[in-house]
Amino acid sequence: MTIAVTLSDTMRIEPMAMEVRAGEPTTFIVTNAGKIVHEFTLGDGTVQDEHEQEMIAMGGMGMTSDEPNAISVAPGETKELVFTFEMPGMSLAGCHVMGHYPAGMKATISVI
Ligand SMILES: [Cu+2]
Repeated sequence: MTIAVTLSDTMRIEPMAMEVRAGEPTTFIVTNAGKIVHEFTLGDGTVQDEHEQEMIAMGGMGMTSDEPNAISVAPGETKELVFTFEMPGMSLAGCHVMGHYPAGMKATISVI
């Protein structure tokens, strides 16, 4: 399954609600439509909170390298992230550039 995602400077991850299948790889094609860097981090609320704390500890400038569940996307850039959600349930996508996640830069992912 492939989902096209757009990140914007209005602190939006579109679509704001996504649905994926457990146990199958999902390809997220992520475009940063803004003029500042954004990131796209997958995981449940705990993963998001931990990543947020890590980014604050690193100075809030965003990731220095991509991770299996997270990519940094430069302005105007499109990147792919392939990720498999193992278990059904609710998950999230979030951006953890300083201040973005608290401003609501997140989307819900229901894993079915
Ligand atoms: Cu952002």
